[in-house]
Amino acid sequence: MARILITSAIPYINGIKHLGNLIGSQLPADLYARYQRGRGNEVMFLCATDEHGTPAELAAAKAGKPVAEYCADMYAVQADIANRFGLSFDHFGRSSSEQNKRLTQHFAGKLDDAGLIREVSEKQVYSNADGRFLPDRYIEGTCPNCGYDRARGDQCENCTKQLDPTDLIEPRSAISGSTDLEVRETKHLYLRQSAMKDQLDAWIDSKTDWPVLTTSIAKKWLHDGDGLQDRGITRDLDWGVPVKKGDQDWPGMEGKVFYVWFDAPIEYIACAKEWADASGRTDADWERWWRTDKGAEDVRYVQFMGKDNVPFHTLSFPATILGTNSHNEDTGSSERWKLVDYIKSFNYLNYDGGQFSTSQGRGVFMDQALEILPADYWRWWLLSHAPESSDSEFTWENFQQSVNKDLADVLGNFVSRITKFCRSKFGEAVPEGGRFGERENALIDELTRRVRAYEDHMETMEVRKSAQELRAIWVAGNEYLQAAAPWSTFKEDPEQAAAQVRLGLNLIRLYAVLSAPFIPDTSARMLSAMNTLDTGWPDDLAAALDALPAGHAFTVPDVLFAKVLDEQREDWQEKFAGTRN
Ligand code: B3M
Ligand code: ZN
Repeated sequence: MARILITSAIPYINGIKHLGNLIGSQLPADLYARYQRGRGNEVMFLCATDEHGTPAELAAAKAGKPVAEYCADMYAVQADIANRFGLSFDHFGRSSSEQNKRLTQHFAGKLDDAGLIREVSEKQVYSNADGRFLPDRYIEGTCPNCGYDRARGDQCENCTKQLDPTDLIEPRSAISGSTDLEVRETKHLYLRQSAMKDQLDAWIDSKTDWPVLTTSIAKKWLHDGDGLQDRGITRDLDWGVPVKKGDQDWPGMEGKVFYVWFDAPIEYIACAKEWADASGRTDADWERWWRTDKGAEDVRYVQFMGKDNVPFHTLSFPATILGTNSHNEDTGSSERWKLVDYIKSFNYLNYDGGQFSTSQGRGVFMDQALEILPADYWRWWLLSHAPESSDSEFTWENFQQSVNKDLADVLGNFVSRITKFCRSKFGEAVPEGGRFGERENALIDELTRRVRAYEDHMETMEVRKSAQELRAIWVAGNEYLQAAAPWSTFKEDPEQAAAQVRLGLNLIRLYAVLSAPFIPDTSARMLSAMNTLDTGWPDDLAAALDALPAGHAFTVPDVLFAKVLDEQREDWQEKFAGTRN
């Protein structure tokens, strides 16, 4: 049994995520987690809310709440929606946890001991109108790299370049819009990423199986211009992890906090401790996932994220881990932390001719999606159209077509036809008699081939290809049913019809097992209709299609998927054309 650690980029706390965010990290991570569990592997799937930094402070100010209260409220909202979307986290944590605070301070201390942190007296933008410094998202302006005019102080959304507030052209305050800004002197800690450039470079080079999207972004920031820059890891803010060196004060850093991008990835680790603490487990229980000196040596660690998050996960966070590990090695300490083994990154999903946008409220948000249709409809569309090789686009026409064809016509119709036909001719139990012939064996051969291909695509996280193969597996059953036509066979040879129907009913169980990572609720309904708890993976297709024996009782399920009507589509198109307030 393999052990697989899976993390999805942790969503910012500032509001409900849109479908573009969902398909960029959490949903494909869930697909992979469910698949690996289905294969019998031991999975630890972690996610959390990203609660520090300027996104949280700005959103809390807008909501008129103290930031801690705002975060607690929004955490509950996000956890509930994640649950309703079927995101099967082993733990959904909070980056503002005590566990993350301690661990962040611990890593900072180690990095300082390693000589990888330097103090810099630097110039920061100060807003006279707002009476405060404006780090990161508190400031907006034009990107010096690509000219995008709504770049934020920490990163340009358009070209993914990591920025400093002073890099922006024509900067303005995100709080007041004021351009009455001045540059003031303040002291901050910098992580000496540049000192680790060669180590990071060699590490990225060793990842020959990574998606090009991931490695090309990493390589770009390693080599473009002056190469990898040192990054400020502290901020003049009130909300965040207080700057400390382990549990000691850090002279000169009083009143400052760590930068959100320093503590957010550390939350991946802290989340496992939150999981252990919340469930009465011990430190050894979570450390066996994260500490290679404490049993995590054989863990495979996979991360999922949108392309804008790649620089932080290929450079900054690995610098934290590599720096800490090398220092421990030098000092003879055995403490070693797990580095990521594979990074699956995604392009952007666009919305109906434009971009999804949280700040502008454009597109469909997770809560709205569930108000109009159950999670599985969205999961299927999003995963089968995942923006892997390039950006992809959500349109209502395409959504309607895919729901109606793939889910209603192909899968739903198959289940309905075979169960209803059986009920009418043989009753609500798997019929006995007859034998499998050439047609059945040909189907078993085809399914064997296809299921092996499906496994390969799922294993390599080729999300779209996996969806296509799964759909082809559903289609094969429909084509079999069409060709075998038990309703005709029944007239001449009821025994033979019984064998065909038996195969069809077993296909429903097989489809439930194979489809569970994509459409978990529907899969559960199919298994419940088939009256079975057997979710065994079909290593042997012939055996899997014999799992429900003659005489096994079942029930006809309600319609699995309702078709999206033209009126509904038009209605929704119009309803979501504007922006959310
Ligand atoms: N919260 C950005 C995002 O939600 C950021 C990811 C953190 S991953 C450690 O896309
Ligand atoms: Zn840019």
